[in-house]
Amino acid sequence: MKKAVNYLQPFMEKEKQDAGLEGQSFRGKVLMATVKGDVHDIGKNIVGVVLGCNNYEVIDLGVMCPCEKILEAAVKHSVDVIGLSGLITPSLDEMTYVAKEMQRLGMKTPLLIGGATTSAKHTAVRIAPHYQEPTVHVTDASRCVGVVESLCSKELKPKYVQDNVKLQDELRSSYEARQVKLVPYQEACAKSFATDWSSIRIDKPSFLGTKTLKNYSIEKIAKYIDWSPFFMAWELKGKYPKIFQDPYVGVEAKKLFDDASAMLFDCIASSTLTAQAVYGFWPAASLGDDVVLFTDESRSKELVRFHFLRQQWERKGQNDFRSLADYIAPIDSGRQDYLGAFVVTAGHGADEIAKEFESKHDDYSAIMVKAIADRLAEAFAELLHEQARLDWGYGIEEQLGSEQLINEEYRGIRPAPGYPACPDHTEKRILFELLDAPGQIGVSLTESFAMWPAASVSGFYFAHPHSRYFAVDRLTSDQVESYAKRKGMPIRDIERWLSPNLGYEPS
Ligand code: B12
Repeated sequence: MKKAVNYLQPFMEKEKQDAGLEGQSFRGKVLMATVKGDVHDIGKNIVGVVLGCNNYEVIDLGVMCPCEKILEAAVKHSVDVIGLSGLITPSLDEMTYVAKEMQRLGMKTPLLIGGATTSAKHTAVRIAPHYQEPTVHVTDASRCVGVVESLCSKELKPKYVQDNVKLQDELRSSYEARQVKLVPYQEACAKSFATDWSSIRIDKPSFLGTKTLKNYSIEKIAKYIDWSPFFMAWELKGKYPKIFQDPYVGVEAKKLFDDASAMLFDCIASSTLTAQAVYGFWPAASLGDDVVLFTDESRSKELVRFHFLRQQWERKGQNDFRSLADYIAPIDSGRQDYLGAFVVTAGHGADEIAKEFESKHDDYSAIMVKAIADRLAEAFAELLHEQARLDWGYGIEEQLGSEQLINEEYRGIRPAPGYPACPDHTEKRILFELLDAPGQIGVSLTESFAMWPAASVSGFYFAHPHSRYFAVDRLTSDQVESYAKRKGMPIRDIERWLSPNLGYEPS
């Protein structure tokens, strides 16, 4: 724990530690949990360390915590504050459910909301209205001590709560007043991204079906690591390697990097972290906003179908409303196109190593190993995309250095279900069946479509020469209705999974 403090020092009340308050009576009790269906805990664990070092007692329930378990523990331990964490959008819905349950049970404990997928606006609009006690969004670890201190103090609390209510009122008003013009779904379809299918270059992959890579060399993957987000995770802002020259965080960043490098070296030497991948290519054609995959080149039998969403938000200078389906040749174009898909993981082993560190009260190393596994997962996705471009043929012409790879200066994209171009996490079910990710590489999905182990990435490969990433953003009810029909799911379910994307209030 102590070691972690160095890196998080700017956010801590150093005086308290210097005064030797650590280990003495606690300033308050905080219960923390990653909500049901979600598997990520780096951010939550960092917050836990910061609070712990500031003499708050932290009861950490870990990941995938059902609401009942959280509320039972809160009552049992008479905690002062409950903190919920989540990385992916389905967790937002679960957080709203916890807030509603707290209200139903007449609880009085303040509720903190945190994690990469959360925002102050979402908390104000969708969570806080369901719980009459303080519900506060916390952006990052640097703020958590101030917030918890205010909520635990009789003197500070009334003003703090009043300010939070005022802020959330403002956020709700600005949300209601937002000026987003959405065109009707049919109009968006009519203005899709256009391709001259008679002349566009389409390459055929060198194999069809799947390939599995077991125990892939971590050493090779490590060369593809983008270190900048690693520093971000520890709240050190700056780009790698320039960050080492930064007058404020340079020295700490270098120490952190040296520790990470040493741990990575250990993991390689001891083979404790392992990396696996499964990927493949299929004959494919677009059919409206769906993409149909066929069993073979005869294209006579459908294998699976992916469903994509289309942009409807009218923006200045925008000529088209994109869907990922626009990047695949239509079924009646006379062209033979392909779609690729992948799941990679570098997470097998990470939890076991982290638990071992935790049992020795070395939270710093426990967080570090998970952060390294995440970097490896992302690096493996980059490496595999490069391999996929070679398999697809057009990648052979590429000559890119690591910086150009990080800047994605290559042909084709690898959007992931959950990312802005395809925000529906439920498509992972089809992806996982297609690739047999559980059977091939031991990666499974939770009820919220988070992947286990946590350090995993999944997605599609599109080779269209003009494909680029975009955000689908808000949707109208006509698109949601059509999408529900295409997926064969009740509208209500689709509205729940896509709730952050709805441009209307569901009935
Ligand atoms: C790194 C990263 C990853 C890593 C792992 C992340 C991890 N272990 O946490 C990898 C590469 C594995 C990954 C995978 C995926 N990711 Co990702 N990822 C990110 C990224 C770039 C940074 C997240 C991060 O680690 N931040 C650093 C940590 C320390 O910050 P943090 O978790 O937010 O925690 C801080 C605060 O939030 C707060 N906090 C957190 N919890 C709590 C709790 C309390 C009580 C309090 C007070 C505060 C608090 O304090 C923390 C410390 O400062 C974000 C984009 C972004 N910029 O946020 C996308 C993002 C989180 N990913 C996203 C998605 C979709 C995915 C995938 C589903 C994609 C896919 N199909 O493969 C998978 C899911 C993985 C899985 N297992 O299911 C989306 C999630 C939103 C959504 N649409 O669902 C994001 C937001 C990107 C986006 N713009 O769409 N991802």
